[in-house]
Amino acid sequence: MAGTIHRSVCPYDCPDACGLLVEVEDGRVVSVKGDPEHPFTRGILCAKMQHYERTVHSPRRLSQPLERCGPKGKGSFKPISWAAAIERIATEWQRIIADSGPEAILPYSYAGTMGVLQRNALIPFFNRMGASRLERGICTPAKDEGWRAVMGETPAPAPERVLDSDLVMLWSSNAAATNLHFLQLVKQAKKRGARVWMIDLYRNAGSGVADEVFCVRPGSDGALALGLMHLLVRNGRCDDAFLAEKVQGFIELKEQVLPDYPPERVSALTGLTVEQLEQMAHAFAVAKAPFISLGGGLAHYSNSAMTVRSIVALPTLTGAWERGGGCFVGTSTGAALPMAKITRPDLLCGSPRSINMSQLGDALMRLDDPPVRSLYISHSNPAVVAPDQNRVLQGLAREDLFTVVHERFMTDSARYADILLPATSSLEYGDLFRSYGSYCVQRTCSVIPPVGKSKSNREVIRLLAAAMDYREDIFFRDDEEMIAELLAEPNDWWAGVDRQAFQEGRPVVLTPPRAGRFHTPSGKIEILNPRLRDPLPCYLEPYRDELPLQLVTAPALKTLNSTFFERDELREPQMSIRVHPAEAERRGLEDGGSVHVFNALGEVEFVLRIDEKVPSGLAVAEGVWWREFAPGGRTVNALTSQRLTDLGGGSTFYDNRVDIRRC
Ligand SMILES: Nc1nc2c(c(=O)[nH]1)N[C@H]1C(S)=C(S)[C@@H](COP(=O)(O)OP(=O)(O)OC[C@H]3O[C@@H](n4cnc5c(=O)[nH]c(N)nc54)[C@H](O)[C@@H]3O)O[C@H]1N2
Ligand SMILES: Nc1nc2c(c(=O)[nH]1)N[C@H]1C(S)=C(S)[C@@H](COP(=O)(O)OP(=O)(O)OC[C@H]3O[C@@H](n4cnc5c(=O)[nH]c(N)nc54)[C@H](O)[C@@H]3O)O[C@H]1N2
Ligand code: SF4
Ligand SMILES: [Mo]
Repeated sequence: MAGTIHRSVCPYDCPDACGLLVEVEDGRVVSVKGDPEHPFTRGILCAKMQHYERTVHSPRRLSQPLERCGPKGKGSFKPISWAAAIERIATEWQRIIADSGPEAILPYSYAGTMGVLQRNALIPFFNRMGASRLERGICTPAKDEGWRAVMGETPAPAPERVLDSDLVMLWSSNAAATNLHFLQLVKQAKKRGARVWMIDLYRNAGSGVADEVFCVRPGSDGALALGLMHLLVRNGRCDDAFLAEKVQGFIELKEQVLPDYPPERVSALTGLTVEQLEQMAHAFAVAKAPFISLGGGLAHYSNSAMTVRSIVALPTLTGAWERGGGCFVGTSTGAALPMAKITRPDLLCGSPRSINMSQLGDALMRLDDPPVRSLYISHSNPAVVAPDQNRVLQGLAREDLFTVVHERFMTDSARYADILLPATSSLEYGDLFRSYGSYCVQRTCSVIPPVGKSKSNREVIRLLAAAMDYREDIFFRDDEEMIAELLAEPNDWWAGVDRQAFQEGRPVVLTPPRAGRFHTPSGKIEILNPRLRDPLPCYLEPYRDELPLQLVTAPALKTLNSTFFERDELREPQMSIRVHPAEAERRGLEDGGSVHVFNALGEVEFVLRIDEKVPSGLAVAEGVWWREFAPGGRTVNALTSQRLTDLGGGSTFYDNRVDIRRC
């Protein structure tokens, strides 16, 4: 490496939060490598980030503020200065607030950057304004709810615990695409003799590591977990001492719930054979430390929280938690940092309404009192990532909706902006990064100046706060001070951390306090949770209608949600949908042909791929594509609904039915 080397972190919404070594020459990033000293990611990067410099210096980067000069959504803009852009926004907002009140303004942001400061920058601002609140449930809150129902605030085990397991279950996890470094650990566990199962809908990209793949019916995993527990009880394989001492509600589960889940019924619900169920229950019972790595696929259904509850309960029956096994749903380090210092709930003006981000389409199209009259989109791309795309686009196209977008690229959402502001990439600001796949944290500094006239989320909010005459010092404090304030109060999580190393930008590892105990109101694992409407787990049916195929809208290997589509080499050549040969034959469809996939919500044109690995009854469409690469101008979310999960207000991206016909 010839230039100067700087440590940084991958900023994207991926559990791994890889450590980076960034080489800079003359203010430009020339190469990006993995940091071999990072304790979890150890120098390995996925394909997406190996050439991050191509994203940072992409010719597609937005470099100056723009103002719309053509019809809404057409993407015709003319340059405008930062000062004029900010003044226009403040003037429009003041007018809207005077006419309709601040609830007529809605911020929309999610996870374009995971940096703690930048990701949350707009929250105190819109709190202070009294704008409509956004319920940020587009990802997998149902998974958290399911975990919390049983385990309360118990911190997740460290992912490295999988190394002690002799039976690893990749359950609804596409780890090759979405959790690469955990997959490395699984491979190590396998070398030490562990067996690996994949429980999924189809053989996804990570299936090569699995000794056995169990393909289940979509949304039926709750029944599978209850069926396995039925067999553990029937076969006398429970750890009675552990259950009596550490678990609340096992007797009730055993007497009131499990009799309803004999293998014959569970076979019919899940699509697995009775023999497979018996074999799974036996292997689970004899394993010393069965370890479930629970991914997010099954958390996008209308029954998700209940499904997760049943799965989290499963390892308690054999006392697996005591022996190094258990269930890993991702780490949560929320308690390690006093986040309220950043999000400032105390600034909230009034008690404005909440709008669920997965129901943006309805929120924009409803004539509530007041209707949404202005939208501020930052580090998110709702025109393609939000469900019910047709409804969202209809809303974004409203001529009377004043839309501001802060973005790095001309995304589908950016095209609908009235004012479009250029955003910096993560190498152009400093921040603090946590991870939801390990307990590493790391701080970063900007390593290059902003590209063009781009500005970070915090800087834009600073300008908007000044223009709106909001004087609270949170808007004006510099990033250093903010990080110092976050770390000012002593906190058990940081007890063993080398502060010097952290200040120098090295990755460090937090330790969850009082690990090994169950942080629930009863102090036990709560299979029975008396605080919930359904105190015991049971099986809830996912969504069904008369259409014959379940649409699986899984992440693509080399793109991340709608991010990275600016890079030609990372996109698949065509937006395709995969089905089993029998489904293609039944409809007279050919491999490589154009097809319409449709349901009551919309119709999307794909290229058909015939794939033996996809079971009958499924249609798999990977990636959240930009509309410019979609032959019919609509992408997969034109087929997904605004329905929410049973708990947590989550999205139901995988719980949709479709059919396919030739174009
Ligand atoms: N490359 C890449 N990485 C990503 C992302 C990306 O888009 N691309 N997205 C990021 C984000 S935001 C997230 S939330 C995570 C998500 O990452 P994961 O937690 O891995 O979740 P998904 O990839 O949504 O789904 C995982 C698997 O669940 C399967 N699945 C779907 N429904 C069911 C079901 O009912 N039962 C079972 N057993 N399996 C089911 C799918 O087929 C898929 O193989 O990945 C992050 N990382
Ligand atoms: N069909 C289907 N839809 C899905 C999913 C799926 O699996 N299938 N996954 C869902 C899930 S789990 C999630 S989490 C959501 C993700 O939804 P989003 O969080 O909206 O994710 P991205 O599509 O990555 O869009 C992030 C945008 O932020 C921009 N950006 C990056 N850094 C910055 C910055 O510092 N400042 C600003 N202002 N902008 C920045 C990027 O250029 C990018 O356009 O998508 C959901 N949508
Ligand atoms: S997307 Fe995930 S695996 Fe890839 S570099 Fe970023 S953190 Fe690492
Ligand atoms: Mo997500």
